Amino acid sequence: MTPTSDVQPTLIAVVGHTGAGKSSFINTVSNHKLPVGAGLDSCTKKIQEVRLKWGKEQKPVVIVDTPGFGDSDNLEVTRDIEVFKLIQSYLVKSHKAGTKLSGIIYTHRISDSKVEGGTRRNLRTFQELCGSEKLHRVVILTTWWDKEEEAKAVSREKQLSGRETLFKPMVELGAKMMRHDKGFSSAQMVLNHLLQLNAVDLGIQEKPVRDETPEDGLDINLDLQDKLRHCLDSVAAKKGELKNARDDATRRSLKEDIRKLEKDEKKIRKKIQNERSSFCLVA
Ligand SMILES: Nc1nc2c(ncn2[C@@H]2O[C@H](COP(=O)(O)OP(=O)(O)OP(=O)(O)O)[C@@H](O)[C@H]2O)c(=O)[nH]1
Ligand SMILES: [Mg+2]
Repeated sequence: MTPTSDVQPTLIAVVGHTGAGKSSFINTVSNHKLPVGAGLDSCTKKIQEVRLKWGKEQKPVVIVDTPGFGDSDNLEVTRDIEVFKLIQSYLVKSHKAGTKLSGIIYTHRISDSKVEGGTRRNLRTFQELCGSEKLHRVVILTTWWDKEEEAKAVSREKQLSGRETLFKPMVELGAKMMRHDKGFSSAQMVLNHLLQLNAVDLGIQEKPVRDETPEDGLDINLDLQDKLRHCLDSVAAKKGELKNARDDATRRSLKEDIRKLEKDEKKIRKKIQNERSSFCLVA
């Protein structure tokens, strides 16, 4: 009998910041014509599957294009959460259908002279989702090598892979940094690298299924947003109680609780703001 792993397609997800070149990369390896962006606004709005047969063995592969992180509006944090939700829910569904995720390609534009707080936060989330022991299935693909002066690009790559706040922790745990110059051969190397590994579950697919978390539930470290939501819910609940409270002692205690919660809310909002605006310069 043919083992399932031989008939099931191998799944590779391409993720990263808007405009990093996810859809373009997929078009290059697959000869598809996914729409690509022209301006700063995000182009891909939903998960898209591209099916192809790869190599001499005609191995069935599904490459998954995803909406980009970050955006031109001011709601980056919220939007990134939505993107994570979308990706995770797709992967959980495909896991239930028996398709295992073989690898993740995290795209990053080598021409970017700064790495925003959002990117670092998203990397951390990905690392947690994949499971540290499986990071050899992650390729950090720097794109736009064709448009950057080589010496500058090489020096930036060194900084990206060598800094604790950037890709270093992932690289140390096995993630591979690769380059893409918009040409077929650099794209081919990435796919060959990931496809030589046998498909196994990455944590991102495994966790929600094993824990029986609802599909749309977040098993993601989105601490700050969760805390903020929790805080706002608690304030609303306490205010509701206050409206109905009659005796002075209860009212005083509720007011004190609200004051503390509102203080917490301010702190959390400030942290979110810092994450959003903090960035790390890469020369
Ligand atoms: N020169 C060059 N241009 C690139 C490269 N990758 C992408 N582009 C261009 O960058 C623009 C955005 O590319 P997309 O492939 O749409 O980027 P994306 O990551 O899919 O963006 P979203 O769908 O918005 O998340 C397009 O005009 C591409 O032609 C690259 O490696 N080199
Ligand atoms: Mg796209």
